[in-house]
Amino acid sequence: MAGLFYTLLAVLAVFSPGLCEKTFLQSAGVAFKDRPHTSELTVSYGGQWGNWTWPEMCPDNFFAVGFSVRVEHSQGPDLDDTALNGIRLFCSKDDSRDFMYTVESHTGYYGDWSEPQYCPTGVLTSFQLRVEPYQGPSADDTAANNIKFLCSTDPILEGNGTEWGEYGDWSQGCGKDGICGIDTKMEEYDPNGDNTSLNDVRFYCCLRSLLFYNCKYDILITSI
Ligand SMILES: [Ca+2]
Ligand SMILES: [Ca+2]
Ligand SMILES: [Ca+2]
Repeated sequence: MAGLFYTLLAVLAVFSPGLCEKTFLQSAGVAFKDRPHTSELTVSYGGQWGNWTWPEMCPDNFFAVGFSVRVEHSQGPDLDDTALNGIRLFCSKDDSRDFMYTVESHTGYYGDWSEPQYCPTGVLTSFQLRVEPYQGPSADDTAANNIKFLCSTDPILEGNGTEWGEYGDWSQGCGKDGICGIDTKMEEYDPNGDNTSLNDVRFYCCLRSLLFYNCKYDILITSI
C-alpha cells in the first residue's frame, strides 16, 4: 500500500507543475482601500446616470492580471435592459497566480458573472468602455455595455458584454505601473424606472516592483 502511495506521489510530481496549478480566490472588499496609487484611469464618455460609489484596491504588491464581467443579456423589446452590471478584477502578486484577490466596487444585481479572462503574463494597464448613448425618455437605456483591457504584454482582452452603443477612446495607461483598484459609477435600482445599472468606471494604477517571481520558470524576472 505504501508503495502505491509513493508511486502516486511520484506520478503527481511528474504531472503537476507544483502549486501553480491551484488557485485560491478571496474577495478583498474595501480592506485595502487606503493603498496609495500613482494615477487614475478614466474615460470621458461614461453614462450620465448614478453616482460614484467606493474604491476597492488589491492588497499591497498585488495587481490586476484578469477580469470578469457581470452582464444582463438582452431582455427583449418589452422588458427593461441594464446590460453591463459589474466588473471584477483578479489581483495577483506575481505570474504564478496561485493566490488571487478580487475587487469589484459596487455591482448591479442583474446577469451572471463571466469566466475570468487573464493576460498571458503581465498586468492590466488601460481600458476602453462600450457605452450606449442616451436613447430618450420613452426608449430603453443601458449605459455601459462592455469593456476591453490592454495587458502590459500587449494582448487586448474583451469582456462578453452586450452590443448596444460603441467603444470610445482608450483611457490613459498606467505606464510601467499596473491597475490595482476600481471604483464604479452606478445608477441605483428604481422599480418603476428605466434602469441602466453600471454607467462608468475608473481604475487606479499602483507602483510596480521591478522584480517578480515567475512560477512557470522558477525564476525572478523584471517586470515587462
Ligand atoms: Ca429592452
Ligand atoms: Ca430611456
Ligand atoms: Ca434600461
